[in-house]
Amino acid sequence: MNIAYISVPYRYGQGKPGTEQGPAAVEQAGLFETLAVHGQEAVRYGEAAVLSEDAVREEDPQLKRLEGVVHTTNDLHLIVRDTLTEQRFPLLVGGDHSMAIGTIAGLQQVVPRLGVIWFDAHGDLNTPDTSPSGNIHGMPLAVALGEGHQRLTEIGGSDVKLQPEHLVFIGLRDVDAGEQELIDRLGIRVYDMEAIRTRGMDTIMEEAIAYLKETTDAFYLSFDMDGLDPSLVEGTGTRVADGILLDDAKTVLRHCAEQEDFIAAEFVEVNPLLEEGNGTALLANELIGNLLQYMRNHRLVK
Ligand code: 5AB
Ligand code: MN
Ligand code: MN
Ligand code: MN
Repeated sequence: MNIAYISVPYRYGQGKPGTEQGPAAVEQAGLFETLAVHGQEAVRYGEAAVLSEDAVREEDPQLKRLEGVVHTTNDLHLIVRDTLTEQRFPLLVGGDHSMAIGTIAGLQQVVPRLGVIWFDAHGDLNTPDTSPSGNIHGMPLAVALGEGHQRLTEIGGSDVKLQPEHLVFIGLRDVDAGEQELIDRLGIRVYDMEAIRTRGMDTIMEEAIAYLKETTDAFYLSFDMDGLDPSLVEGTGTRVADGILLDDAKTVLRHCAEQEDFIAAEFVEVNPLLEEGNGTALLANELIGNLLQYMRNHRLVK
């Protein structure tokens, strides 16, 4: 029973109410049954601490709700670090994508040369200087690379958590000018929709994983629901046209699951308040079920 489900019920990295209800919506969609079906303990193993709404102010318009993000990501990084140290596989459900500041910081303390597969329509590489919104869910990768506000970059220690050559993007298609500049300057590996269409997801994932293996010791998958095509995900805050379809998403999960050095996954940006019904949470639960099925022979799953 080595899968450790950790919930991150929070929304302070972005402005739309609802992502704080993401984990509860995925639980309601059947997450505990999914865990049980795959022989895993059907419990919430951990939950990141979240400040109350009254305690969080907007303050700096280029770093909205900073205090709320610092509080949760700091707590989360400790939970993730300890979970991995216990030889468990952190399976995180959010929550907005700023939570990855904590995920990466926690994983990196155990695996210094950490690889990241970022499944997302967006680059999440903004800094307070380049952000068009001031929302921190558009900044987690910049923070991991050591760019951005010190309160965020110092979570888990002042060292840089991620090297640019340890990161690959899958499904990228909505990039701000400052983010593109960073991608070009640092030479970050990008597989966009054009690459997925012309080369196929199987080939891309093989190449992406081989690339990460060259210089990392283990990797994790950060799965933003908005990487998927908007026709599949009504309940997420920043949908972008022409996204990844279900079969290709499952191919991503399968390739990750087949790797011994795949050590964690997070599913983020589920927002049940943006849709009628629970479709996006149901889909997240289904994808987690696929992942666990593909991982049935994984060394961390017993
Ligand atoms: B998500 C945008 N680039 O910085 C910004 O959903 C959108 O975690 C960020 O990928 C989307 O505000 C963040 C315009
Ligand atoms: Mn994202
Ligand atoms: Mn996104
Ligand atoms: Mn989003």
